[in-house]
Amino acid sequence: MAELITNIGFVKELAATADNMYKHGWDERNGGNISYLIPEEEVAEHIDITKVRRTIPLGFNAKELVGKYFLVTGTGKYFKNVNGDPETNLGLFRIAKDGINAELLWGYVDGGKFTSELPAHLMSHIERLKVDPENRVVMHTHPTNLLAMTYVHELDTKKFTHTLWQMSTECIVVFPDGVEVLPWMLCGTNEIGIATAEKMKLARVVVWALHGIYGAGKTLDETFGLIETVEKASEIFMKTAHLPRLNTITDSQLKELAGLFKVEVRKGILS
Ligand code: 2HA
Ligand code: ZN
Repeated sequence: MAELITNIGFVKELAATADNMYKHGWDERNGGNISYLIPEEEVAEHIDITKVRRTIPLGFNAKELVGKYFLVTGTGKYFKNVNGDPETNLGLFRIAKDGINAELLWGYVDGGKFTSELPAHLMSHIERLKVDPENRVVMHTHPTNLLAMTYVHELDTKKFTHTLWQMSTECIVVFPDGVEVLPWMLCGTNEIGIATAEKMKLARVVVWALHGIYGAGKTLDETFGLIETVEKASEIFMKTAHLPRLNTITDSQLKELAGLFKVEVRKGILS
């Protein structure tokens, strides 16, 4: 059964997403990581869930996620290679009953393990599931213009969000909850995981200044689209920030947009 899993929907979907992100130029070398929560019934259709191949310590306690299954990109692995060899570059595991171990059911066949950013991923899943029980995806990547923007724009959540909303008409509709901004922090640690998850209580996008972005959503497509929209806005910013600004989308126009599309806009940003 297990050898057929590379043909399975959720594996193909994650591999295609990683490939697409690589082709956007966001995931150089081993940059970026994705975690995808898969319902047990769906996993059990394709894999023998009683056959644990390896037990890997998580390095933190994820008791809120006990019994849940995640398909996750591997540490040190390159997004450009996922499509060609999912079984080496991805792994599917269950959070063990003790909450501190991962039970590997498929993948990481070269002896590898999950991304070093797993704390930020799982802690973000925990928080997003409280806000939206249908949240299944957490995605981290290094979008070029967003990264550039964090070098030249104030790292204030409200100001950063306001600037992005002004950079293209659809932004306030796609991310009415805004973006949360974290200052530079050491990546791959439980500390940045805790800080990211704290921000995920408030928004589906968390910017890691001078590093990249985290996005969360129900599906891979939706989460990719969210990050893509933020990145596009950042690109417009980077193309115009050094030029005289003659026109802008005003706050009252942003409010009109929110009204038309019936989205609840984060308070305290529009005047
Ligand atoms: O896994 O992007 O933040 C590679 C990274 C670390
Ligand atoms: Zn990164």
